[in-house]
Amino acid sequence: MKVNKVCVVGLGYVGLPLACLLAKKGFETFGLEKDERKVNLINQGELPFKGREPGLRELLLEVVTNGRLVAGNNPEVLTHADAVFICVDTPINDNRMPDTSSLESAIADVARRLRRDVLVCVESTLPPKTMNKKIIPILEALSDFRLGKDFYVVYSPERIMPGNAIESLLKNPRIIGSNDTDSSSIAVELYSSIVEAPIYTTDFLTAEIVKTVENAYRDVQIAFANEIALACEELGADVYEVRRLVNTSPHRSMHLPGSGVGGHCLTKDPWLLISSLEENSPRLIPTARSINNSMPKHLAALAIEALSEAGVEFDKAKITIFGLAFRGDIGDARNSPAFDVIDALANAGELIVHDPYADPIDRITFTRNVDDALIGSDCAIFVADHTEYARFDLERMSALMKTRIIVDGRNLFDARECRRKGFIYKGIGKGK
Ligand code: SAJ
Repeated sequence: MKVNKVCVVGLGYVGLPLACLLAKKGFETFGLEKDERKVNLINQGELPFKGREPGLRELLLEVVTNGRLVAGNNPEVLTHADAVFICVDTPINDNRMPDTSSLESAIADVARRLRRDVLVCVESTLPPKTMNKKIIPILEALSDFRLGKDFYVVYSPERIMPGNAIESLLKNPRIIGSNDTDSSSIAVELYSSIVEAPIYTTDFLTAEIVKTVENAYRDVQIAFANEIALACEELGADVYEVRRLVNTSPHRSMHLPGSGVGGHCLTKDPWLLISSLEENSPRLIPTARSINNSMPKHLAALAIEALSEAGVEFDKAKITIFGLAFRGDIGDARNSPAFDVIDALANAGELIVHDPYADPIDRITFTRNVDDALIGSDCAIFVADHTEYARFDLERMSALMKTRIIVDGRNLFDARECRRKGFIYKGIGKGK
């Protein structure tokens, strides 16, 4: 079956880079997106989000200019697609249970407009069993077609790294889950036209487990690093030096401790995995989540300790928080540790947050100007590791700040050098 026209449903951090690459490879690509603001920006060749995304801005402008990519919000375009990619959000609710409502409504939109021989590729991260229990039944019930006979479906979980979307789309190996060989072979051929890395095929359930496990794995690894960081603070060692030497031992790969785990993958995917279990109740995975969620509060406690050591009254202190984004050099602040740091310091005299990429928040003063952030500040807390922060000049910070305190959540500074320059320095995992 020849694929010429494709439709990508959901033009977020995953769908937009995918749509651009498909258009670049020559497919007539339609991006179906509910958010009018995003649709208009994309059709003008503008990225709807900030932060470094090497190559994406140029690629978007190219494929919009040459007409290969068009965005819109009318689901009727689905009737012309030979292949449909579903890249919508699968969040968890306040009870940490999956909310697949937007996914199911996107699937229903597709099912009602499904033509014979169309390939549906679901990319959203799913709780295991969702393909068999929800997605296929909806597609068959609303289309009156039968999977593998009248249309084709695969589950190919996205493995995009925000901040390096194009590179990770091209270079990260792909898993393609299916329940029939025709769907699998059509999808392997299609993905091979955009993915330059190996493609592994398996069944729906295995693919769903793989995606949620690969992120639960990373979250547990980070929690281990954070636990060792707290131990090193007490023991008076530098956890980053400990990590460097631990990783000289074969088969060790200790992750980086830090101010916490944000984003939309690691904070959610472990819960998607657990939500599908009825008999087993994992203990390690939830414990890792709680360790990682405790780190922003620990970072705030280090700041309170430093202010007290400096004799600065907390309720009169001006505190600067550097890094609203959940990770360095991107603008995405979803589930950022910074929000918990802000909450923990809410009773300070004055709070100001700086970020070069993330959108301003209205609950505290926000600036993109480093000097404004530092002037009169009693404490500079570094939550995200934006590259520019590691280049800050300590002399200039000294001149601008009222009290010289650095609280380092991402090992951005050399403790000895800061202390030599007269700063009180505290850092995650950096024992005295
Ligand atoms: N973090 C640490 N220590 C580490 C690594 C990360 O504290 O050693 C923190 C980061 O600061 C951030 C959070 O964890 O707050 C998540 O970081 P991340 O690098 O995992 O970035 P994400 O959330 O964008 O994860 C995505 C995931 N990709 C998908 O789910 C498709 C993840 O599987 C990838 O491993 C990750 O990108 C990546 O970096 O490749």
